[in-house]
Amino acid sequence: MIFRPGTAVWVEHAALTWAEAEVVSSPASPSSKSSVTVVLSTGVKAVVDGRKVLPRDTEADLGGVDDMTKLVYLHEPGVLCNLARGYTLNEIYTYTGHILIAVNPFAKLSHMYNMHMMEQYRGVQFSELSPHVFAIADASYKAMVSENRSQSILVSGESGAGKTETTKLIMRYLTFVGGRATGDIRSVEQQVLESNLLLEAFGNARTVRNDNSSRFGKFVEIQFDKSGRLSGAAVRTYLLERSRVVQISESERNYHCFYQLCASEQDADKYKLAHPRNFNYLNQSHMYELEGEAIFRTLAAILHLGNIEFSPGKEFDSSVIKDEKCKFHLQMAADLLMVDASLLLSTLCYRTIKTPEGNIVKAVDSSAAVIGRDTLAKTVYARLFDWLVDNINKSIGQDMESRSQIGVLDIYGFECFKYNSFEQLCINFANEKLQQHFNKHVFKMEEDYKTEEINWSYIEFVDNQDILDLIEKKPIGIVSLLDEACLFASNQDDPSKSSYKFSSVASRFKKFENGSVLQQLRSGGVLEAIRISLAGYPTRRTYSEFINRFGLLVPEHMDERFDERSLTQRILKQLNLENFQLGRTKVFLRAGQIAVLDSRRGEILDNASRILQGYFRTFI
Ligand code: AOV
Ligand code: MG
Repeated sequence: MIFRPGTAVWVEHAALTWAEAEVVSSPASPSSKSSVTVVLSTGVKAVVDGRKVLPRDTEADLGGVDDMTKLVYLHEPGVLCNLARGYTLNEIYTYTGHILIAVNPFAKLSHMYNMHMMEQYRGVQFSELSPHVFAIADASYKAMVSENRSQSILVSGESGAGKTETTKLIMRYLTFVGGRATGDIRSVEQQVLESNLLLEAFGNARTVRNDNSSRFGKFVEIQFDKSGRLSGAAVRTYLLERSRVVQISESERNYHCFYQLCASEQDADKYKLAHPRNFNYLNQSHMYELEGEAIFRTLAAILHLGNIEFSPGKEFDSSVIKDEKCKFHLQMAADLLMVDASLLLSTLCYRTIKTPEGNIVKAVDSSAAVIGRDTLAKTVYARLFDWLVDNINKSIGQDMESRSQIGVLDIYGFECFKYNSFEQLCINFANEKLQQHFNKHVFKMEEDYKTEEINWSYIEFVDNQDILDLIEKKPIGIVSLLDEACLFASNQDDPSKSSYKFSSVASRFKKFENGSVLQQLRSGGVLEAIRISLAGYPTRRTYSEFINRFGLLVPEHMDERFDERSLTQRILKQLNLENFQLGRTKVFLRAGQIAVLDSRRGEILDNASRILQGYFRTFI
């Protein structure tokens, strides 16, 4: 691209990712190796690779846009600069068409989410008020009611981006608009919101990326009756990270509930509570065991299980319990799980192999006993979690007759640590799947192409099918190969310790740092969405808008009897632009074409003003 001297540009910058600059000089004819001389806003002159220079919209300096599609130049620095501008004003939301981008404020913005705000957004036209998560929730509620069709809201972003918080805000808004407001303290809406607390206690943990990181996927279906009133809800959960129960990396934590339990144990001691059978008010029924107690018993049992250690036994490849302390933990675990302690021990120290001739009991060495112990702990925890989700669903109740619902998906975000394990493969794979769904959806939303009778079926975009194939395609995808390898290795030893020696980046996220925001935009698929727009026709202008602005490029044709459509075509052909499309009422331009047009227009205006100045000078 040719830049005239004085053109405002962005240049790639090691520290800032993109820096504001102005062109000093650029070669007359562009080539792939051309360099451009620029002066940065700091006053420093630099010679930069022409491919790393992008046009900058100076008018944007006056105020940001509330929708990225309104940006004059839709590219990375434009998006980043627009988000940064909003962030400094605590305006954390921006649209990209019907997609909402949220920048995590890492601060309580209570005024943004109070009752007054919910009332403001209720039933209002989309994009009438400032971008907001409530506007998205309201649009899906309105669409569900008016079209009588279920809707879903997908919240995506990398770990710590704010998906779970956003999901809770969406749920709060939906329970507000669909709420019955009966004053019943156990209303469905309250139960739906309270379920989050419980799920987070058992399914969230501190990671190096997020103090309250979701370690499971969650799809909440909020059901509504015919009149749009909340009538039930169901929570579906996916793939809880089981390894965390037995193995945690440096500076991470196990599931919150374990710590909460340990804290409350002291309370039980302090108040010297005895068994319910000793209290008359309670022994009138024999239901001593509240389900809640069973949950804590199971959690405590898991903790005791984890303290059972083994030593090598006298015989080859055998194991025995290590010492008295371990015996105490074994007894505690067995009591809490209500099983026989010696049976529990033999289950851990021996393996039963089924053969056609009968069962063979074989001793296992101490490291295999540890693996068995950990597997038991993980399985018990995962079943406890599933049981809990079942009970939440039973307690909220589901409306079997509900035809419409709004589903909100909140999964664990994209993660990339210094050392990544199988969990990261699963988590990132789930994110890739969602990304593909998102891409397809964004294309579907391009209804404008259809109404304008634009041929767009050949739009190329980089989709992530190859990555998905690499992982899931049978029989040579990674998952199939892993399955096969596991079959072969089933007798071998779940246990290289992964150590995430990863310096905490949490504090860095508290600032708006171009580098980390850009990384989040990239992995969260935001730039991908914009790239999809770029692969299409991001700039659309009605023919009259176009001719008003660029008609001066073909003055020789302006007085002829061309219609606006063919004039538009002539202008574009004259600048050797290709691949644009002419719709019924609008011209659809590819990414970058508007910049070429603007640049040519600028040249013509410059020339005109020079001629005029010369003319006036002569005249004077
Ligand atoms: P995540 O769900 O996207 O990560 P969270 O929703 O847990 O991320 O957000 C992380 C933290 O960011 C929260 O604990 C809050 O401190 C803060 N935060 C996020 N959104 C807001 C908001 N709108 N207002 C104020 N603070 C916010 V993970 O579950 O790790 O992928 O697996
Ligand atoms: Mg989360």
